[in-house]
Parts: sequence; structure tokens; C-alpha cells
Amino acid sequence: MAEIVLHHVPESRSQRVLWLLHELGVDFEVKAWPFDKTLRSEAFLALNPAGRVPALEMDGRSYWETGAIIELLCERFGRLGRAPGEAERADWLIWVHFSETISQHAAALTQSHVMLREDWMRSPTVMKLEAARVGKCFDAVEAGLRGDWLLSEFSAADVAVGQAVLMGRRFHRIGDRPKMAAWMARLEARDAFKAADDGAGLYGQDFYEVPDV
Ligand SMILES: N[C@@H](CCC(=O)N[C@@H](CS)C(=O)NCC(=O)O)C(=O)O
Repeated sequence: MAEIVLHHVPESRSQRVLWLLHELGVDFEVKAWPFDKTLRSEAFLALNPAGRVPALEMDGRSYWETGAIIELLCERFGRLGRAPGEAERADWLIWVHFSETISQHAAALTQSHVMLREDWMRSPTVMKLEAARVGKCFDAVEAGLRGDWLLSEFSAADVAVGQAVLMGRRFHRIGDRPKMAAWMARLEARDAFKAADDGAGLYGQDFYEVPDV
């Protein structure tokens, strides 16, 4: 078995770690899990007691929480992070963890649009609000982009926020945010992005319209 094993559900937050591992150019294996009760099995809970992906086996233990895994991998491989004391450290941390803010809205919308099958189970008002909040997050990305990347050079912050935007743009279009649209095109042109594009997973549609309320 490889020294690093990523426990992964396609198109979920674990794609963020998959993409980063490809960017880092390290050897790893992927163990794919279905997005169902299997994540509550004893075998999976031993990897992440919260029953969520990603989980990453490395150095004889399992790590969980995407932001923590991103920090650990960048420290371990000495690339794509910003170490304490470096000028862009604070901004790097902010963007890496801001990806979770976007993901929380995308996760709520995924639950409403994809997981809850009956109309009575979902709240159109909440769905509309959550989609609008994805848009507010996109505004922050548009405002934060001053050059080609979120920081002065490409970093794991671009991977983190870029993958969160992939999830978020299923519910709110990038629209008239030209810097963000060009940045996403740059990200999607990267070999590591293409290598982490693992096909169908959580979603059956490219875009889910906001309910008319
Ligand atoms: N904050 C956590 C969230 C992890 C998370 O909720 N992952 C979702 C997939 S995107 C999941 O595994 N959900 C399974 C469930 O809620 O049962 C992280 O970033 O690792």
C-alpha cells in the first residue's frame, strides 16, 4: 500500500485534497467510497469519527478536516503553502479556510437539491438564501483577485478556493465577475486539475436553478 491514501467521494470536498496531491506530485492511492451510509461504517469511522470525506492516511495515522489536511500536506512537502513568518501567511490561511465557508453553503444546497427527494422536505426560502450567500462569497473572491492567483504566486489557496467554487457554481453562476472567470479558466487548464477531475459523483446536473419564491 502507498504511504498516502486519500479516502474520497468524487465531486465532494475530498476532490480538493485529490487536486492538491496531484499539484504536489507525490505518490498516493485513492480509496473511493460511495456517498451513503458506508461513511458511517466502523471501517470508515476509524478513519474519520465524524463520518465525512476527506480522510487521509499518512505517517501511520488518519487525518481529517480538509483545511487541516491542506496545511499538513503543504508543510510536509514544503510546497504551495506559506509558512509562519512568510509575508503572505495570513492571507494564505484566510483563503484556505474561506473555502470551507463556500463549501458549507454548497453542502446545504446539495442536501436540498440532490439529497432531499420530496418537495415538502426542502425550504425554497432557505435554498434561495443559501444560493445568494454563495454569490456573496464569489464577490469576495472577485474582490480578492489582484493578479493571476489569490496570492502573488499559485498556491494551495487557489486549489482550496477553486474547488469550493466548482461546488458553489452549481448553485450560483460566476456571471459578471471577470477576474474570477479568468482565474477559474487558468485553474481548469492545469494538468493537476484535469487529473483530479474524476467524473460523476454527487451531482447529476451542471446547474441547479434557484426555486422561484
Ligand atoms: N469541514 C469538513 C466537512 C466534511 C464534509 O462534510 N464532507 C462531506 C462531503 S463534501 C461529507 O462527507 N458528507 C457526508 C455526510 O455528511 O454524511 C471538511 O472540510 O473536511
